[in-house]
Amino acid sequence: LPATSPTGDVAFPPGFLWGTATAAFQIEGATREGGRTDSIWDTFARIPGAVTGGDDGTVACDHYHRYRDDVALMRSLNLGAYRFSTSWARVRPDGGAPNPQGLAFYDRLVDELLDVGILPWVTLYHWDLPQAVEDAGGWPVRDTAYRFADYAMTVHDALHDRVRVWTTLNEPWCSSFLSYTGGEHAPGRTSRHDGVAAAHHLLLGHGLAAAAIQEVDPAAVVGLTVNLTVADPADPSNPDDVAAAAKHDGLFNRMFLDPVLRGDYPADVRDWVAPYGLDDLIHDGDLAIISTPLDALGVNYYNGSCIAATPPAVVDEAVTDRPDGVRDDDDAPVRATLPPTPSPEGVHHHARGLPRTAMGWEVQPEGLTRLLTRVHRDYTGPRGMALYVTENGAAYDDVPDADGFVDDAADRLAYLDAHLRAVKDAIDAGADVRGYFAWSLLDNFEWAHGYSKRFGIVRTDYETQRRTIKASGRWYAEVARTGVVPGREES
Ligand code: GBH
Repeated sequence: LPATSPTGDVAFPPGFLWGTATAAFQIEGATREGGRTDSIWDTFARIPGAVTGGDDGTVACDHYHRYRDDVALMRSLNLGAYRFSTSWARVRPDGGAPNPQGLAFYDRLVDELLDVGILPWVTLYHWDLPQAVEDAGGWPVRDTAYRFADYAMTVHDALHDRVRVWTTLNEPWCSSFLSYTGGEHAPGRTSRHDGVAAAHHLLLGHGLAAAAIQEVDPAAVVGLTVNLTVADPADPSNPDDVAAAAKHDGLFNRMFLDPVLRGDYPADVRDWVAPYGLDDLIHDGDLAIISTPLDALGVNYYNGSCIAATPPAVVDEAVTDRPDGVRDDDDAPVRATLPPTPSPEGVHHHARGLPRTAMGWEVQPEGLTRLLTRVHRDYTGPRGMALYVTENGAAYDDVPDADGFVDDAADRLAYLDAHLRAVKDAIDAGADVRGYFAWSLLDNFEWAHGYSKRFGIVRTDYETQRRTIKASGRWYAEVARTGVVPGREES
């Protein structure tokens, strides 16, 4: 049971890191400037129907030109750290030779951050593979892992004198299964073979890059960020549901955690993906590379999952009356199944009456406590590794006032408040969680949803590029300043 009061003040340990996160493709824009070439997301966005509203990343938040103002904004939010990603297609256009202009952008950004005392937290890959590397086979091809490690060292060479924290990949589940099997993300392929091959090669690329950075830079803090969930059986007394939940846990969580932190794919996962060729993909020595000891693990958490062995029988009440009162922008019927991920056979997502965000994702803060406690117990604790929540946040249908101000106290602020309390519960239970990054600093390009979904604690006006701090942003600035999640009025 959660120890933290649901309403009182909650003080975090001294030195706890408070940050926000973004990703290159989601905010930079300037896709054709400074020598940058197409990434798979530029190409994917041109496919009719792939991205809501036909949106693309051409302008995004224009952060490439406005980074100075954005860093000043971060400073006004009292942030201690900023998690951003570098664009492979900017740093090594077409996956080829290093591009001084591309590197110079990140150089300026890092200097600007350091000038105001914000820790730069660099992620080397947040889904924007150069299109030329995709044309050569993409992540399903082994060579991509080596090309990634090369690119990683190009960024490291340029920034290592000022950047200490390096994350190799963001959410390899998304850049494998969601992208090569689910077809929902670039490059939009729909092959189980390709998803499994992409997953293994992403992990290999992670290990190669992590080891290479550590070799030349022993003081570096090197990590990986994974997206994890808590898979609860819909009916805990039904063995089929329990098995289905274990399968979801295996293919979503353990397939990525185990090779990295325990040196092998779990036996059940190996069996499930054997038909898609995993065994042939694993060369001698791969698992030793993939399990290169890390300094930090980043956990991204948005929602829990309720899993059954059979599809839900009835269409959700929420079709007409969603618990959070929010409707999808496209007025599509909201089904009892939560958004379809490339679910393996016999794994079905059910709704369980929890409130949902504008993404349709359930809000389950208590799952974050269980997740962090479990990851500490089973994976990072025994290795003495630090844990960070590298993303957590929510999209809601914001209604700005005439000044562009969004009062999101009742939804986004409440979401962040509940999840921070859940993080503190995990710390109190012994998990070594040392920081938290709110997703996201700004409303930005929400992948296949384009600009229709807003996760920012700061509003982006896409007409004027004006930034306006939301109620959640004002609140988070106080949390970051004091290290205390303030008590809430009992409602
Ligand atoms: C992150 O991905 C990304 O790193 C970030 O770029 C992005 O903007 C942000 O989240 C918001 O989407 O089937 O109901 O269980 C998160 C991706 C979200 C993928 C939850 C799996 C499962 C929903 N994950 N999702 S459900």
